[in-house]
Amino acid sequence: MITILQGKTQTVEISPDRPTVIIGERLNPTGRSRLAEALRKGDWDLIRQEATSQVEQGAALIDINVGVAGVDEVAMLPQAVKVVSEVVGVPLCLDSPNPQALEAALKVCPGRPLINSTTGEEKSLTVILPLAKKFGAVVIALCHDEEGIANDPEKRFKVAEKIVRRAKDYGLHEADILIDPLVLTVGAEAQAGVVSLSTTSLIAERLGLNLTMGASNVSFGLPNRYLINNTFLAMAIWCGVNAPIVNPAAKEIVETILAADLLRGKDPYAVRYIRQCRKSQQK
Ligand code: THG
Repeated sequence: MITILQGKTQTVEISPDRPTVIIGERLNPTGRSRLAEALRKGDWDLIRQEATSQVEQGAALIDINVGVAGVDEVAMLPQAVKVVSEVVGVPLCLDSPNPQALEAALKVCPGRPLINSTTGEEKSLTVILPLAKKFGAVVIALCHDEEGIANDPEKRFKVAEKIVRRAKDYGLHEADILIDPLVLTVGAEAQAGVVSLSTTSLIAERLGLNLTMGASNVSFGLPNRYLINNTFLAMAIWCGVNAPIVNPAAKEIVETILAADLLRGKDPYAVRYIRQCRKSQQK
């Protein structure tokens, strides 16, 4: 299964046989008041900087989320897409629950972006899947539906299966979908990590699909978040996640991902791992 994404100048392939691909999470105002403020003011400097630095640090795609109170996403998301594609050539991941904002962004987005996301809910499927088809985009499928987020991996798996079935009805292919098993914080629910990882394994083993996840969600509210995030990421990669949404500037995260790829047999002679270790020594 090869999922192909395109930016203004760069192409990215996501596949179980290939190295893990980082989707940079930092263009997201959640928990970041400076970025929220910049978006409210329409000050694009910080946005440009975050886009460029994430690519320098190893992001192969950039997630763009402009969800701030007081910001009109339908106007703002396409603007952010334009600004970001002026400074980086990588494919973009359009992150919004608002279909109008997604459509406005898709109209101006170069290449073949990711739509983040559809759920298994009818109101989402019937709007987002046709958008993906119309614009030739790839879509992220979140494993929840009208009944909410299940604690049972088999139930989450069924939601994934349903979204894939519905996507095919709209003329999309399996390679046009990235499944997100969903990640909640382990600070609130002891089994949260296990459920996400088990769901990941079910999807990878039974469907062979490519997988993303907002891995940093796992550590919300806990100290030394990087430690939990990195440990979780290594486990998630083992289970089949191959395009996580993470902060590439976080401590040792790129090294952790490369170590996980190495241990999973995806880095012959440790070429990529060694190259990264040299690069981080030079800093
Ligand atoms: N699945 C999909 N998309 C997603 C998520 C997901 N998009 C949003 C989110 N979850 C992934 N992105 C983030 C972005 C930031 C943080 C976590 C996940 C985060 N931010 C810090 C905070 O809120 O405390 C602030 C970071 C900083 O100051 O640098 O943790 O699950 N498909």
